[in-house]
Amino acid sequence: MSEQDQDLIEEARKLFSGRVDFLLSAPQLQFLPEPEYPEVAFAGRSNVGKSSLINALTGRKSIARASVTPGRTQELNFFEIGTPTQFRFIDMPGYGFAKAPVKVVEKWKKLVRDYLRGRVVLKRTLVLIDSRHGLKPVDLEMMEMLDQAAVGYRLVLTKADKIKAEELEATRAAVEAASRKHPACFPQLHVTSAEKGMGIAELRAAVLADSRL
Ligand SMILES: Nc1nc2c(ncn2[C@@H]2O[C@H](COP(=O)(O)OP(=O)(O)OP(=O)(O)O)[C@@H](O)[C@H]2O)c(=O)[nH]1
Ligand SMILES: [Mg+2]
Repeated sequence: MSEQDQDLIEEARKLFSGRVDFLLSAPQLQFLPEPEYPEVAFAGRSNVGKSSLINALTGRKSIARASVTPGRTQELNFFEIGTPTQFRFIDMPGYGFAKAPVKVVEKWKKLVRDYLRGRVVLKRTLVLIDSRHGLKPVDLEMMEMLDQAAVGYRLVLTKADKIKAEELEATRAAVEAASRKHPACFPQLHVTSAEKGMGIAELRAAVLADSRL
């Protein structure tokens, strides 16, 4: 790793060990905060670990609500990082949650899509993929939507602690190969475990760099 990367990792570590505040929860687009700061959004299938990843990145146990019950996050939740505020994180409802009522799922899906497609301050979206499952049709659908809207995104493998090293390597290679076909996808794949801290320091540095785009 270059000295520059190390410096950014250290800068990001310091920033995230400082102020991180929950700002608001937006159930509909009309409740979004003013687009005053750069934003980085967390998307992915229900239960993939979006809220847990935000907790790990910010070093807070439960600033974002994580749960064993899929479909826990139902609104766009905004968090502010830094004093003065440097950027915002957005924890979003998961997609592909089969057990939620169709109407509810449609409502979340529309909220997430409208936000992602229309937000001028959105610098990067992180699309989370469960290491155990790899890319599912709903993930590809999300990636295509982001490609079409020209919203740059990073793919992040989650729960890397849950599978064996060989399986993890196989998923990593498959996801990386698939990602090359997506023009708005950042070429580097992040492998993380919110539980064990794997890949967290590097991802922190990456989102800090993204927030400055
Ligand atoms: N072992 C392990 N478990 C994890 C990890 N990340 C998340 N989990 C677990 O996975 C479950 C779902 O995590 P959440 O962070 O709530 O997932 P989410 O994507 O926010 O879910 P929704 O809000 O329902 O879309 C919880 O039980 C977490 O404890 C990880 O890195 N390792
Ligand atoms: Mg959540």
